[in-house]
Amino acid sequence: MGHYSRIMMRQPGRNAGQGLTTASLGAVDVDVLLHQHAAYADAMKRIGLEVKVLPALEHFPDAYFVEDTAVIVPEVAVLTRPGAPERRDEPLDMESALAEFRPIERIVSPGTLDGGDVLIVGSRCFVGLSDRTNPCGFAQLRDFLSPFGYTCAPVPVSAGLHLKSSVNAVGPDTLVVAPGFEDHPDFQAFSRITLDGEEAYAANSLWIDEHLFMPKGFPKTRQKYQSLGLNLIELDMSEMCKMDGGLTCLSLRF
Ligand code: CIR
Repeated sequence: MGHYSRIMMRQPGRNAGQGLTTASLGAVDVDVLLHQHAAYADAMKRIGLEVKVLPALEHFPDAYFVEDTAVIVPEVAVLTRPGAPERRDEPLDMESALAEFRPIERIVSPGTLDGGDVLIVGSRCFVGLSDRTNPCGFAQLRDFLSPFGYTCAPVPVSAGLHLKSSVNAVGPDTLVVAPGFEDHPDFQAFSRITLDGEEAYAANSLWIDEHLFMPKGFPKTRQKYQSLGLNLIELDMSEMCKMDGGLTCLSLRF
């Protein structure tokens, strides 16, 4: 991936601080979070993407982490079945939002799958097996994607919420990885930028064409990214970080 023409986001509600989190970084400042969310949408517009922001979902405080609700490739959009029961119905209204762009498939019970666990790099698809995504969810996604030539591989997620909390593409052949993920056999075919442990959050960086979005406040990572020759765009993610969310979580890109 890396090239997209549009993104879909969802407006956070005033209850955005009441979602799930394992972080102990303090209470979310909702006004600041709304500002950071709007700044993200503006940055995407500035690089030429068409940005659609869906309305907040009152009963789902985590619904603005819209990445978890679908896996989108050029051939199909797969609606997920999120692993957290509190988030399970978030994908329901994505069908109407996505149906004009892609044929729709669905992960069904007993499979669970969060989009944050799905990393697609070209025709390779890595699926994190995490607290949210189970082997049945992986197998269902593999069966939807393999007819289109995607090779799907499971990756145990031993730390962090999702696979993409720790591993992302920052180029067609290059991954950024948090410590602990660099030795996975399936990643050996890629160049790898391994981050310092105290900057592991920055592994959730988002590559789009010649731009690389990274969270603000990670100077060692910024330094490591210089060699990529990409236009680095730092966004303040302080409030999303408090909710275990990062840059990729805030959008579906296609
Ligand atoms: C959750 O625990 O589900 C949300 N608070 C954070 C989801 C982050 N999403 C993502 O990494 N794709």
